[in-house]
Amino acid sequence: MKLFVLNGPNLNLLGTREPETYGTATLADMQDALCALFPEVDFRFVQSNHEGRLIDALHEAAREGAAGVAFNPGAFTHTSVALRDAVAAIDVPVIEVHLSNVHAREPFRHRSMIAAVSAGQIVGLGAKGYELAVRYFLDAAGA
Ligand code: CA2
Repeated sequence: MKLFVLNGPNLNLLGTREPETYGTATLADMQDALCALFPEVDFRFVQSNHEGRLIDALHEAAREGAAGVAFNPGAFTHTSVALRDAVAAIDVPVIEVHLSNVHAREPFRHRSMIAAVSAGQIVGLGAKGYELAVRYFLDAAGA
């Protein structure tokens, strides 16, 4: 089964700053952990600070017949109609993942452009959120 794990702007900095909010694991640590936990999954990992690259990755997920996308759009979550349109346009379920509990933070983080077009949303569980999204996709496929 092929799954995409997409991470948006600034998430390349994970593990280097703001550990009280985002933890101490780096993005590479999180990706390695997913590969170790789910050797049966063919992962495609994309991190980009550019909205257009994330849109392209969502299109790639559809073109390549991915079974799902675990997507942390970072701050674009709260602003991007273009990402929302891309999620809505593809025939692949997307789970929105946030490391922090966005609902317990500043009011501008409470609104998600992505949530209404996603299969679900996981917030506040740190890196475990990506793992739970993968488990959901595996269960949904009966794997
Ligand atoms: O909680 C999340 O996963 C967020 O998507 C993270 C975004 C934030 O804008 C969203 O509201 C919630 C920010 C990612 C910034 O990542 C950093 C990681 C380490 C150091 C600095 C920033």
